[in-house]
Amino acid sequence: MAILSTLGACELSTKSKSSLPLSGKSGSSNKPIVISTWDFGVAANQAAWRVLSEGGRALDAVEAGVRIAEADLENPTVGKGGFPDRDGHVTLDACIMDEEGNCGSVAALEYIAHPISVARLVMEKTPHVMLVGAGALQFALSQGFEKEQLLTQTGRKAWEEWLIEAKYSPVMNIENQQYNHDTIGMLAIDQQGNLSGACTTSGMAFKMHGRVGDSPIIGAGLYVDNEVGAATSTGVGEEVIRSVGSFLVVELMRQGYSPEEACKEAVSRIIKKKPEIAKEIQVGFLALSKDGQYGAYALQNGFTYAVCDREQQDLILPGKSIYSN
Ligand code: SD4
Repeated sequence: MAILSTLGACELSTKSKSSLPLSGKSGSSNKPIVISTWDFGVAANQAAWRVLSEGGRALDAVEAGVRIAEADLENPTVGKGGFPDRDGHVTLDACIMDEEGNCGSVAALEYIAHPISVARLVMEKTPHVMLVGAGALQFALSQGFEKEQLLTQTGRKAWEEWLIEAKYSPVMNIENQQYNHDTIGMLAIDQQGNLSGACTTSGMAFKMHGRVGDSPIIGAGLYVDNEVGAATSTGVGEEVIRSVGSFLVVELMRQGYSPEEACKEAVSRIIKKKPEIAKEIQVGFLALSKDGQYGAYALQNGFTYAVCDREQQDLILPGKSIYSN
């Protein structure tokens, strides 16, 4: 696994980044490509890459990719094995979007290990964009998904420990500090030059029952515009929803911002709106432009993303950050 961890999050300047392998490439030479949030995006990218390298569609690639994270029992923030809410329910959020602007989403879905595939069927088989809670489960079961208990022994133990104090305060970069895992947002361009994206999570651990974050919200946790590019987010979803973060990143790219500049502006807007909160939380954006350039920016140090293309399938890059704590 190629990890450029010797570069501090704030040290990776645009100039030095362009000298890194793969970075700053543009045009047809950088297709196909898949990028995703956090270190564990590497394994997910590789599954996506199998689809892309065989000439498959970006939509199929991102679905196959994030399913790897959803199936990973060691990952307490996505799919099966996700930590529960404060009442002990594992509730999952996911969305998917294709090159034609079609999108599907599920939120607060229980008992189904692969919410991303349910989201895809919402997109393809219903007249709707989003199904939630009991209705999403009903739809999943009607499509042949299996109902299963998603709360693992580890998840139950963590919840029981949490109940002792029952204090809700998101831990910054919990994904890389404690478990090396988090919400996965994935963006891809296929050989035809088409973009798609997917985002899936169990949300903030020990959230209020019924709480929905940014990850299943089109425009917040994910946005794809085949003319311009795509973006996704990770971190405290409330702040991403408030700023419609992924849509903002894509619209900034439309105005000429590079992916990294657009992500930086989006996190800066969060600071502008809620300066005190912004110091205490993590939010990271990841973006891919139509011509295959990519970039990321986070509020806090510690955000990483994985890049996979023809030359290298296991690259991990540090996202730059506003704060360096
Ligand atoms: C949420 N954005 O539910 C997700 C969780 C996450 O790092 O990404 N945590 O708000």
